[in-house]
Amino acid sequence: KTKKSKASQAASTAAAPETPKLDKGELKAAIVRHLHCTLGTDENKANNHAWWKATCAAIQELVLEGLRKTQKSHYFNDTRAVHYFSAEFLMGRLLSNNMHNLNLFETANDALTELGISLTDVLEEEPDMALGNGGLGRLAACFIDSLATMEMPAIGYGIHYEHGLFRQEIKNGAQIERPDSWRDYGNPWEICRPESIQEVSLYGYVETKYGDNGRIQKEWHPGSIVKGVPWDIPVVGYGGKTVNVLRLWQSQSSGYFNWDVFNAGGYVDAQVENVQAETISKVLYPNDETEAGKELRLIQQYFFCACSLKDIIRRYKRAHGDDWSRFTDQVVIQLNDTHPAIAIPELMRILVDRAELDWDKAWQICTKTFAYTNHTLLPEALEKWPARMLEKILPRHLEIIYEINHRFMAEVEKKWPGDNAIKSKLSIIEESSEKMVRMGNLSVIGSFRVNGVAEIHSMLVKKNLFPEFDQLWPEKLTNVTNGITPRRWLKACNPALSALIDKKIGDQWPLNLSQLTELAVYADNKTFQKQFMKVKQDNKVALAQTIKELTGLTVNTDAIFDIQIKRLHEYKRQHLNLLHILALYRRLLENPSYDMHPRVFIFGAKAAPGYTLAKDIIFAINKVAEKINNDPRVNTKLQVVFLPNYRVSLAEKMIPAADVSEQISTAGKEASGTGNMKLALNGAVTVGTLDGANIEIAEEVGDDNIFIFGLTVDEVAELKRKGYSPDDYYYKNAEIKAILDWLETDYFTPGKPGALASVKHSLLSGGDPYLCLADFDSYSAAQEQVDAAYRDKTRWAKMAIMNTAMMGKFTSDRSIKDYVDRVWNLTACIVEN
Ligand code: KOT
Repeated sequence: KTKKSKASQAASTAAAPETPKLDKGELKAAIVRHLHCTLGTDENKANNHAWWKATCAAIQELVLEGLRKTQKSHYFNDTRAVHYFSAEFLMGRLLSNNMHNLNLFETANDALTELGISLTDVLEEEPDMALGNGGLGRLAACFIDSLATMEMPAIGYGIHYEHGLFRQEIKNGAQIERPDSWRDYGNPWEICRPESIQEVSLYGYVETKYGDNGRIQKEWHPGSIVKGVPWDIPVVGYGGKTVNVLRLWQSQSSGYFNWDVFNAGGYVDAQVENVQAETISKVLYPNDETEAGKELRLIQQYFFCACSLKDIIRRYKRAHGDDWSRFTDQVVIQLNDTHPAIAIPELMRILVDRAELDWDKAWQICTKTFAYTNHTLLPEALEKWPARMLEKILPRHLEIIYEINHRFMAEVEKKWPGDNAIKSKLSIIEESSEKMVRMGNLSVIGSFRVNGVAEIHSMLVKKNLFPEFDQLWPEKLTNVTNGITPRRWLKACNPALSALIDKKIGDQWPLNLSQLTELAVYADNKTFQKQFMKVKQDNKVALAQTIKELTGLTVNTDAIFDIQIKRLHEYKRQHLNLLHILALYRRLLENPSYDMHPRVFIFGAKAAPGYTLAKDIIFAINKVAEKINNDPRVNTKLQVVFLPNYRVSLAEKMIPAADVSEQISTAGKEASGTGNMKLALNGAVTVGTLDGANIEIAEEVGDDNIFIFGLTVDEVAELKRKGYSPDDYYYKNAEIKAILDWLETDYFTPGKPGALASVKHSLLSGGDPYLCLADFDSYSAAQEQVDAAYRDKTRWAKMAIMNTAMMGKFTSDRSIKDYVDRVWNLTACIVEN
């Protein structure tokens, strides 16, 4: 672990943060100028929201200067760039991030203080940019941060949702969804680019024609056309040199097909089409890891892919005209899961129907352009579209998909002559009662590289999901383990720990996270342990304050802060955590002197609005919390908190305060996880299964510094093969039985017996698909080890320090370097200041 790892070289091209571009006086003047000239107010009248906007505007001036220089530099160097296609970018707040990356945070703090304003309060004014559901969207945000930091030419392409992920309220214990309106009072970061508007076709029919050369030509006569309006969000790299963009498309009516109606006096009817067009980018689908098969969702996907491809091709043509021969030298497109997979047939359509390239040439370009990241193995998340739906919305694309498949099937026939079973498995078309188009297969076939997001996940992608594709193209499937940006997830969110680290090892670690290993020599140092744990304690006090404000509950800050934060899903097993909490509660009631260190269990989770059991689990957590927190027999030792509306900005407050990180998914189900990395980086000790990136975290921090429990991937497979029966555990394990039966009484829901019964029944007789009961004892034992370890203050401090020290591998700079080396083949472009 002492040798210079690959990760430590990751950011070698990145620029070190320089002296700030503005001094305090200049920044003060800029903020006040914007208060006057942009917001039309003054220092006496301005509220925090106005101060926030003025501060953003002042910072944005510098951001835009960087953007101009970057774009000039990329243009003159005719750089190859990665185009990151993602239906989600979960950016969170930008002001603090941009100030940190420009090395202006301290300056801004001083400037505002002199103006009598608290920067902390100002930062709280910013709504989260929540244009994503969870891991997949936040990964995209971390990646574009790293790309800019490492000075890579890159652009993110996505959807300018008017409403991001819903705001969660908890009413009487239950989740209520409210619309998110992140740009209601204007967003100071985004820049509208009407000069780059694109048009996208939908519906209609395909005409077959014969060209002069006797060649068959296809012409798509669309039934409607919508406009895509690009909004650019600058993405500031750490050090402030490269400023890339995130380009998000907003749909708008093109007005093209309204004229007849309009002229016939149908002014009002014409508005209906406007509304339909504008619906496309209205709202983010709130389903994480489920595929709803909704028409509007497919239209969203096509809309942003078609706009983005046109944008890319326009830029390419400006430099290279109609010469397609250099396209794949300049352009690589990364597909963030299959959500943008429709871009593959769209590029084929452009090349074959529009540019009139022959099919083979076009396919060669296509398969050198796309690379695909798989983020899940869950069958319900693998996208399939009814062929009928595609035919209606994108008739030409369906034809192209059939043609791709036809040619691919001939390849399969060559490799496995006469093997129809393999053909039907590899076919893009699933011949079920309703013909379906498998977007995963299309993505593998249309890409030159496919990656999973952690070692174990990539192994399972090869072994279980796409084994025949791996035989056919042994080089295609690979791994790139996920990462997180240490700028947001340590430097900005945990300033006290960052300052302590700076003091010990210097301030270059945000660019070279493997330097954190230098902290390991202090892991046994009493003074450093004290300092490290003092920071943790202060962060816990700060989170306790937030908990008080959000829930009214006063939590014990001497207790272990045990945190599980992630989307609510059965496979993530928040209900396993809940069962253990109930076990502790029961043990405490049965034996008031039951020996445990006080613990506060803290949850943050949103459930997809249509996922009933997930909502039931949230309800159960809240009802159990209410009971326990108000039970004087136990509440000095046990408290349970459900923090409403979990999101990026709340994560930034929770993560620095965690002692214990719950990463308890059923082995084989969590592709990687990234919250696991954020928590460990901030000195939380993981209780986790051998799943996703937990395995690699365990390798880095060492077995002494993590609590691993539960069935392994192989043991899960074996148990399922033998036939898993949860009832065996229920009848054989008195504690499990008592807990599950307890849930069915009215103990937690007075007067309403059975209100929590769905959680119990989901775990019994033919249920419990994620093996909660099978892992319960092992989990409970691991938690006892946690308890013992925490009571040994020295031991715990060492463990916490070692977690921070050994997390260097998980910087997203390393992930990006892996992509650059193994997939994108990019070179950095130095932007001169
Ligand atoms: C959602 C819908 C369809 C297909 C996949 C998803 C998906 C997967 N959404 N989030 N993920 C998560 O992606 C993260 C980043 O790679 C992983 O760390 C995490 O394990 C996935 O669950």
